Amino acid sequence: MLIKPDVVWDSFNSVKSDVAKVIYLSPQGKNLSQGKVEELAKEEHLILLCGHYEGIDQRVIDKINPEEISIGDYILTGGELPAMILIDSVSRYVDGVLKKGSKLDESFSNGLLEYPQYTKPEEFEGMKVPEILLSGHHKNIDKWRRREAIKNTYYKRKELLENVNLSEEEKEFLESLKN
Ligand code: 4FL
Repeated sequence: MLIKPDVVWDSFNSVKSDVAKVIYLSPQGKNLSQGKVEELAKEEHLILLCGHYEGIDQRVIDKINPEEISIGDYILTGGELPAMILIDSVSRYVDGVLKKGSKLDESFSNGLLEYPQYTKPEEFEGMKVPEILLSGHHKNIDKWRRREAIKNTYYKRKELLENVNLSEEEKEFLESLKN
């Protein structure tokens, strides 16, 4: 089953504006990334177009000429959930959505995966919070976190390290993980 072009065209015209950026959630699009999310967050008006089942008649897609974005290489029943994911990721950048002072993106803003996080209690099932985090020595803590983030990225998503700027000291640390 395919969505008819006139239906999509009328719907698009009922919401369009001079500044609108139109996105078609589609497995044929480029994969959504944090960089793309940040870019979209700067837009004044986003219109999200979703197919369902077989998709949308190509003529209206050609006429609207939306940017196609995928959320991953798998097929769903429709683009509605991908649209929700895009909304969720972009809305984190909208003023008032996150609490003031909350970190927007520890993960990915520096290209690395997140370092491990701990809260109370200091001991859980015999497992202690790493000593250094209780030291109050912020410079050492920052260095430790950065190394843990490098470690996490190396063990879980090696390919991400290709686009990360590491200091000479961090490069040596990374080399030491490889042995
Ligand atoms: C859209 C899958 C974006 C992944 C079926 C219709 C899809 C999708 N990213 N599947 N649209």
